[in-house]
Amino acid sequence: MAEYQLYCFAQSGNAYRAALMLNLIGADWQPAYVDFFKGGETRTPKYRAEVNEMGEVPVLVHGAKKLTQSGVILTYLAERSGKFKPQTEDERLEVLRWIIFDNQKTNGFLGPYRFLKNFAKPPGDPAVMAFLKGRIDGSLAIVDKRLAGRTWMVGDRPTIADISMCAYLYYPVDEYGFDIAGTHKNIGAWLERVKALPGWKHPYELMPGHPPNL
Ligand SMILES: N[C@@H](CCC(=O)N[C@@H](CS)C(=O)NCC(=O)O)C(=O)O
Repeated sequence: MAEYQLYCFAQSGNAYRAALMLNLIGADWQPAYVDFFKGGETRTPKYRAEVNEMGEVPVLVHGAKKLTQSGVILTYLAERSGKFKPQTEDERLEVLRWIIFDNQKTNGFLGPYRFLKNFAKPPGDPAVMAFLKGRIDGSLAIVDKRLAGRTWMVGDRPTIADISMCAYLYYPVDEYGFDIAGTHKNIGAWLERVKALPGWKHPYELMPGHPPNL
């Protein structure tokens, strides 16, 4: 049994944050596949009683500890490994600020948009898709501006703010119908820098369940 188990599935950008961090820090980890689509596993009483009362992935199991919320998992792994860890109080607060913005606004809208476009039955109502696309455009513009003239989201080295922000940004362009990296040059260049970190892998390589069982 590996040191860490991560409940996840390949299409989850929220889980990708945790999987990517585990790989980047060189942790001994293994995925525990969650049948989100066909099995509706996160909505079952068993999952909510035994795995996560919030009915979500990712869930990180480390010995007797069971952690959920990718921001919490990233913080825990950064503190344990000393890698991608904000160093000062100001940096810690700044990293937290971007993780919350990312969870709510950036990937918080990209995730549902991509789900409704590719996996939901029936697919998303056009009015809902238009609303989400407007929010996505606004938020990506903010992140692109943040990255203008900077190498990383916070400070002068990669931190968990970068690992969080990548959540949904490496999935294929055709799953969105728009090219995020191509139309946001600073985001595009930063995604290449993250990709160059030793241990980086695409979400479809890192987590089980691609192609999905719909
Ligand atoms: N803020 C959470 C979001 C987690 C989340 O929404 N996960 C989705 C999968 S991508 C989920 O498990 N949803 C369960 C459901 O909708 O039933 C995090 O960052 O961990």
